[in-house]
Amino acid sequence: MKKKFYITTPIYYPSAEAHIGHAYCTTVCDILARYKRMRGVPTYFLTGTDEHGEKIQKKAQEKGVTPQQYVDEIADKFKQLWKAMRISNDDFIRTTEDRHTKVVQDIFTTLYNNDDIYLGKYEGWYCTPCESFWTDTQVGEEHLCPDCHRPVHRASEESYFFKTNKYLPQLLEYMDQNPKFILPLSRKNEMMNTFIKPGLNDLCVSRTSFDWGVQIRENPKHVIYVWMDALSNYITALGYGSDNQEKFKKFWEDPDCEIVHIVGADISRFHVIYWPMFLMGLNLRLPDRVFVHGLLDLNGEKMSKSRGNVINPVDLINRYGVDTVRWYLAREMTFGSDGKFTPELFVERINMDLANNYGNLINRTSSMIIKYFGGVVPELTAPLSEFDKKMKSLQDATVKLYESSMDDLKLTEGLACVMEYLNGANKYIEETTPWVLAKENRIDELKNVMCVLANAIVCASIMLKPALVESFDKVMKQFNVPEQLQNYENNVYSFCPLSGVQVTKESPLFPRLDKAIEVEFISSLSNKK
Ligand code: ME8
Repeated sequence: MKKKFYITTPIYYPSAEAHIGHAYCTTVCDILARYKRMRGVPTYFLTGTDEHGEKIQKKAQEKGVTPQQYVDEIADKFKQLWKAMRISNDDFIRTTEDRHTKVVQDIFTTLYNNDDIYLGKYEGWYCTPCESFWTDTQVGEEHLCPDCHRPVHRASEESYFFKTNKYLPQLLEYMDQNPKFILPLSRKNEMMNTFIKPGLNDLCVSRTSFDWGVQIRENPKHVIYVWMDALSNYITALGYGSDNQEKFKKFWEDPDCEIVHIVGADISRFHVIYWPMFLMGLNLRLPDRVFVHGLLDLNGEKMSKSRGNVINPVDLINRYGVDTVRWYLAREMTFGSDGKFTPELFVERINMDLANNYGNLINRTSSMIIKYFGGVVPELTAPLSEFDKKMKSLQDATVKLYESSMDDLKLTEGLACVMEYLNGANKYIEETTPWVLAKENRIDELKNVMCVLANAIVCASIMLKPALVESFDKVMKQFNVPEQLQNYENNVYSFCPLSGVQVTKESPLFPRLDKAIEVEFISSLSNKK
């Protein structure tokens, strides 16, 4: 395991407000960042907004505001959402900030002087009213603009191009030498077969048909076309090319920092093909991993604002609390595969994991400790029974699997194994039947059971802390866990360190959701335009 960790989300377009798909990716990154910090790894977590381009310029025009005003408002909403979702990003980069634009201009100059970029002509189908170029596939056989449906014509525009084939051999070599560069592995084949094998075109990196972008110093009628501008955020945010390069040295240049970009399948090719090539041109090291996550559908339909089927995560948080939403996003969809959001799946997942498993274990255990021992967690007193031993080995196995999964970015597996551990603890209650032990006055055995259960709850809560940020504090308070035992390393490797603490009765942490009522409520959110 490397000693430091740098993790990034894509920088999102502030062309519309954030939806649950954006929240998905950001939550996943947040959980991984919080996990690393919990393990004592110096971590830097970056997110932000990608604010240039024709689309944003047009949206601003439609609204009668300047592009800057337009993006200011939406970038603020993104920031508010991340705050509401308890996202622990260390920085929020906006591509309209000076710290970014100036360096992007320098990056362009360096690559140009390095003979990686040349001036050529961009050819395509042009729609005059929309001032947009389209590809063959976009205009179809009828040659109509996909936006306004008017006829398009062939046209060309002077543009700068990046020489992709110059760096292709080096990229292929890097991919071969670093088999975990693109994760999951299936995504690598997809990249090779769809984009690399058919032959790469040079990449157009400038436009003259609109001006909402970073101007090219050497030729100001051009703005840098959005991907070169956008991808550079991962290094400009760290201070690359600025007067203060401390963070850049620490989290990029140091080979002992693991650099991980998490991106959706829609933009993976920019991250695994062009971004490494730009970095090669700049003579900088490449990221360790690009993890490609799947896309989330809403009720089987692609989410889009125009279809009116997007769900605003804030509406869910207001009703169910932030941990519930974070949990659903991280747990329901296998990280790396496509998934869907449906109201039914949301309610089922929350009831299954949080209400019936985790929450129920807390309620049963705290009630029993209060009933049998006045709320004080007893010591292990009797020799360990078979069941106690089974719980001990389950804890050891869970901690191991949790760590290896999380370190390997297998987030869903990491969280699922903690749920299995909690299932095991609920089963342990059925196996040891504490009510019979109490009735038969087998107090020493009963003490063991209460101690093992309290231990399992606290140990699991610590492993779940990166995902369930608010509940963690509540559970620690309810079980009065001393500060030093809330620490990962101090707790999860020991068995039953908790005796003597005073447990209180609290209202259920995760009340069971009524399926019919909640499905109706959530469905009404996605119908809201
Ligand atoms: O592409 N399910 O920005 P973007 C899951 N600015 N994740 C989703 C999703 C869905 N339905 N919809 C969006 C851009 N995402 C560029 C990125 S990076 C240098 C520039 C997530 O606002 C997913 O991570 O369209 C996807 O890759 C990203 O949002 C795209 O956000």
